Amino acid sequence: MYAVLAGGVGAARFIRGLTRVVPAGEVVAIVNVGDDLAHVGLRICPDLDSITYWLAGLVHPEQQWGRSDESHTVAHELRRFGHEPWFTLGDRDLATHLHRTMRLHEGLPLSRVTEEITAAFGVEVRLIPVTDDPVETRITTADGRDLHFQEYWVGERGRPEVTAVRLAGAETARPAPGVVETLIDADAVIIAPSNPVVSIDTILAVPGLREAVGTTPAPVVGVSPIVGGEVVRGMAHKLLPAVGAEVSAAGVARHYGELLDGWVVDRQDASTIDEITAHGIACVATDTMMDDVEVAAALAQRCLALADERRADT
Ligand code: FO1
Repeated sequence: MYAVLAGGVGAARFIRGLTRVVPAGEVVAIVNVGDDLAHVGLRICPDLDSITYWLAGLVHPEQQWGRSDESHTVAHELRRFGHEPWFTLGDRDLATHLHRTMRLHEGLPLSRVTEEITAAFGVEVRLIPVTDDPVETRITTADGRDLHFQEYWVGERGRPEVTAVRLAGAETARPAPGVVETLIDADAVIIAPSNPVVSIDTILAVPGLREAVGTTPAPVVGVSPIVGGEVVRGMAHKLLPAVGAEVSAAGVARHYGELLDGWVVDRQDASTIDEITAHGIACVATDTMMDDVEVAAALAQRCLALADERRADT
């Protein structure tokens, strides 16, 4: 079984490649829920939904979140009542949020509702939210505001300078059922090329997670989300400095530190291999720009091979 620490789009692309290399039923993604928000009375889980829609082949191809063949009739009608949704929910996407919200109201934990949703979309990869407890990623801006991640990223287009990021509610959150067991029992743990600050750190911030990743007998291999000093997608380059990390493949490896047994960088960053190896982290370079599923499958294969090499070393 292969455990993947996963955020949204980068993780979805990677997991799609991984299921070309190993059976989907052997893949378990532990997914960030810090992006989640209550909006128009519904519970929205962007990272869980992005991965579900990607793996079901239903994701909006340009946006890479939300549904393809989407319409926005409900969003437009909501304006009639004065709801100016800054966070756009498509009609098909709304069905997912309506089902999730109904089931949560009936008392089902998010991890159980997620099983229902992935089953309904025919997704065989098991997605587990890192916690069933209420947490949310909060952004502190240089002008002193405290914003929900989505208010920062979507509401303000990621423009404000960020001075701090935290997972509010983490102190009382518990790993969802199966999360710790998955990490301990895995043959390999892969840190997907997701945003290190608002996807991976917000998974590790749940008590017990960092310890599980740090103590698992499984090799832990990460994929750099920074290529050639640039972020592939999103805003990690604006958030890494706020947590004292350099915006580079080596900087993110150092940020994850002793959790890593292996680190996969893009060919553009092959020159940094020695620096990362000097930190005791096995490092290899390969194509990490997952423009198509073949590249993603080859990347996943390389991660598993590096995990095998590291397992042999122990
Ligand atoms: N991103 C946007 O830039 N604008 C939106 O209106 C928006 C709506 C939205 C609705 C559902 C959903 O699952 C994701 C949505 N996203 C939107 C993307 C979202 O902000 C990202 O998927 C992650 O939260 C950050 O990577």
